[in-house]
Amino acid sequence: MKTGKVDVLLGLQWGDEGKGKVVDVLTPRYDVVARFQGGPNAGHTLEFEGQKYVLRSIPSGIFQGGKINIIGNGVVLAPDLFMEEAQDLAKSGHPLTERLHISKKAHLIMPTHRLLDRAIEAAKGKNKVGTTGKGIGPTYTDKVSRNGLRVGDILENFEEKYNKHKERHMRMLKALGWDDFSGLEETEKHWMEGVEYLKKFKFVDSEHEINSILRSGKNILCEGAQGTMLDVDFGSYPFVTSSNTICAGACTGLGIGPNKVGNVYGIMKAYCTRVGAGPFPTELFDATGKRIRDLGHEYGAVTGRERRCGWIDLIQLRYSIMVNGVTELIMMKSDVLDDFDTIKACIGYKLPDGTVTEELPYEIDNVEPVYKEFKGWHTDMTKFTSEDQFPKEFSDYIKFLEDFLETRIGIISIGPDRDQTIVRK
Ligand code: 2SA
Ligand code: MG
Repeated sequence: MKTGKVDVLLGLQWGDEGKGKVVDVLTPRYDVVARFQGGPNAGHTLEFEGQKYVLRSIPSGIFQGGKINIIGNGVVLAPDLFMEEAQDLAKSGHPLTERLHISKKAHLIMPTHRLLDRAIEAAKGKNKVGTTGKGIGPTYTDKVSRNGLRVGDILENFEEKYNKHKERHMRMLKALGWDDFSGLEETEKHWMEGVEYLKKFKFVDSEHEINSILRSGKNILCEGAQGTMLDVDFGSYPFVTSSNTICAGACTGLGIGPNKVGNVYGIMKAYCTRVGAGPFPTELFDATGKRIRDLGHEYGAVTGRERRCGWIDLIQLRYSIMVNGVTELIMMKSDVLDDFDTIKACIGYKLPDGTVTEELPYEIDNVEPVYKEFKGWHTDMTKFTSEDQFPKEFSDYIKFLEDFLETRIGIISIGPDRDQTIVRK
């Protein structure tokens, strides 16, 4: 029987690996692009033809005509933010009502979910997760505790359902001692406009749609958000997001059987960053960290927060490759390291008892990275068009990474533009 295939593209670090750009480069090869988890806590930045776009909930295939984009059941959707995002895209000449389908089973982020996010964070005091404040955790909590409000609910008795959930949230907020409801009424009004706006789109049973697309021999690209180390099961818990960001999340977040998954593209930066709180073994607190942040413009696309920066961590990456079953690596932002004397890569963790491990342990907040040093290549590679132009130092570095990670690096990004992408032979 003829069947199409599903490839999955996901981040291997703590998010912001540059997934937006890669999806955009890869989409010509696919008929459909789908999001399977997360929500407006994502911020996928794409740059082309001198324009910069930030996508939050909308799949990155939206810029290419003739593609269907699907927001799957595993996603949490905020109607107000979705409306703003969609209207901005329409204004810049990218209409999407025809091109975007939304799962009826996707859960809705209510204004009170965002208040709960803030209230729960405030109650954690110094143990704050440092969430994006978009209501992600409380929405997934409602989903799992069987209290959620879904896109499909919009079609029937919606106000009644909404009010029931809101009242429940208000009781929870009261119990948390939250008393700041300023602007809530206005937000709710805007949110309800968003709900009306959503109705312009096709609500689908995306599991049926996706599987019938596959049966017709077409190919699908699943676009992950956040990163593997933010996965609720395998990330640096509790400093994680509330969804499964790993490859298996594409199966549950879209209704795809695991045997349909083909390539798993793992995206990593040539260094490492993280926003929010939580452990980060290779974090740099010195001038080198600051230099990486400045050169890499490492500030959050959603919250504008400064990203913490450090060296690439091959122990962490090897773990991510394992739990995702990565078949091919994609390295982003190698240009940021173009002018360093020394480049470092973490190849082991020294544990508190003095032993060194190459396996990511249960806790990573008390490990000390063991580094291998590489000679910098001091070459501006941003205008290169082929890997044959790579300086020897860079080629040696790539070869080492591939050997250590036992995975091929198929694509290397040498700058923010679509064209600054080297697809290796
Ligand atoms: P939340 O709001 O509940 O998901 O926050 C929980 C933790 O997850 C972190 N988090 C992120 N970290 C980095 N990037 C994120 N989004 C990217 C962006 C988009 C991407 O902002 O550009 O690459 O997909 C993201 N979303 C959540 C957050 O900082 C908390 O530590
Ligand atoms: Mg990002």
